[in-house]
Amino acid sequence: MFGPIKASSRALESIDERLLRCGVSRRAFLQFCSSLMIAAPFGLAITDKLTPEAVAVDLGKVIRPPVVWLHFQDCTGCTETLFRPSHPDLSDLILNVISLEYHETLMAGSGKQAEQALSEAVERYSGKYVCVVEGSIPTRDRGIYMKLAGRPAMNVLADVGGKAAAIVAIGSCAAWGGIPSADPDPTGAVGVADLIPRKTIVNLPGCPPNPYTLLGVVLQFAESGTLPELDEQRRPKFAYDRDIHEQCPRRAHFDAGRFVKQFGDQGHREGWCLYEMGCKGPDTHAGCSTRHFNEIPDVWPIGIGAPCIGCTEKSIAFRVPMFKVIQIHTRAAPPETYAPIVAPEGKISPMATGLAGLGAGALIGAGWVASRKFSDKPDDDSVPGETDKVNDGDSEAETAPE
Ligand code: FSX
Ligand code: SF4
Ligand code: F3S
Repeated sequence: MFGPIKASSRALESIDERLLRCGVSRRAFLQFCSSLMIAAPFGLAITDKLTPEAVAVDLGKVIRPPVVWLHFQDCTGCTETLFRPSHPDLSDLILNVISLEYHETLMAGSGKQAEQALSEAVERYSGKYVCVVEGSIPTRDRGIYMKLAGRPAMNVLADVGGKAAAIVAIGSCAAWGGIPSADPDPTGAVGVADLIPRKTIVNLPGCPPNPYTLLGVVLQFAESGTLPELDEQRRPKFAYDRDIHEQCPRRAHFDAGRFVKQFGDQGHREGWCLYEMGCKGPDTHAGCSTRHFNEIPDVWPIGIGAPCIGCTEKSIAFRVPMFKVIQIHTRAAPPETYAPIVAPEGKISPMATGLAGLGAGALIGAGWVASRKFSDKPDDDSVPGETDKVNDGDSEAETAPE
């Protein structure tokens, strides 16, 4: 956490002042505030307000935080994702809510002009700006695999990130290395916290991340000068405290034991659970099952029929094969009476048959199934009945539904 940027800071203006100077009407500002209320994820200070007028009173006084945005080893998907929301849209965000001082994809300048813009912003707002980092940082061979204006990326991060009030590491690459750090990791790619761990850092993993998570953090910072509560991996709890599986629209199929066996089979066409196709949703913390991408309903991996690859988890995406079936370590256990994960629909296991009619015995059997599904042993990665299965999508469906 860090305190509000002082209103007396040179060259900084409040959102009210900015809008007045640009001739934006009060009515337009209130419309903007109501769009922020809709966009802001629950759990933030802004969602406590009941009316746009209440948001406007607080927000108007806010000093627009200067933001310096750095690109390292990335695909620019993190910036792309920011173009998608319309409430508020990108122009509102960068022109009215924050003061974007440096961003290589969006700025008109290049070469010497760009270098000058960066050094001036860092000097003028030293200790007051938010540094957003997109992409991983190469460290092998003293960081020679990526340079900005002749300086290795790791030196630029130490300088620009070091002088910031806080750093937002956007995307899995900036949070902990992401795709560039996947085996064999030729550049020694790491995340921001690996290089400057003592800094105030907010990790927003996701490949790409959900834009509303960044908006939520920026809005909270803009409104109150504070950062949201973080988990042990420095992720904001408001966006990462629940796993995909908890709120997945296919969860009913998981609980009922209806699983896609092969891409394109009848179960896949009917929207059944993707667990056996390698879905990592049960062990992945993110909000995409309820906050979809591009403002289009169902546009998120599971919504379009692909298993979650665990892109927000440090130990899953780009570490565990995409279609490998995982053991579930979270406690999102269905009631004991549901079908076991691998039992084909309509068949009764010998164990269940043996225990039929015995009330206490049935509970013991269900407990056994649950304990096999949700092992507490840290090194138990086996999957009941399908240990180390890697589904390449080519195998014949075992029990294709009618
Ligand atoms: Fe990484 Fe950003 Fe993945 Fe890309 O730029 S988080 S590769 S989708 O988007 O850095
Ligand atoms: Fe959804 Fe994946 Fe869980 Fe199935 S395993 S319910 S597809 S999150
Ligand atoms: Fe990533 Fe899984 Fe969401 S792959 S985008 S966390 S569904």
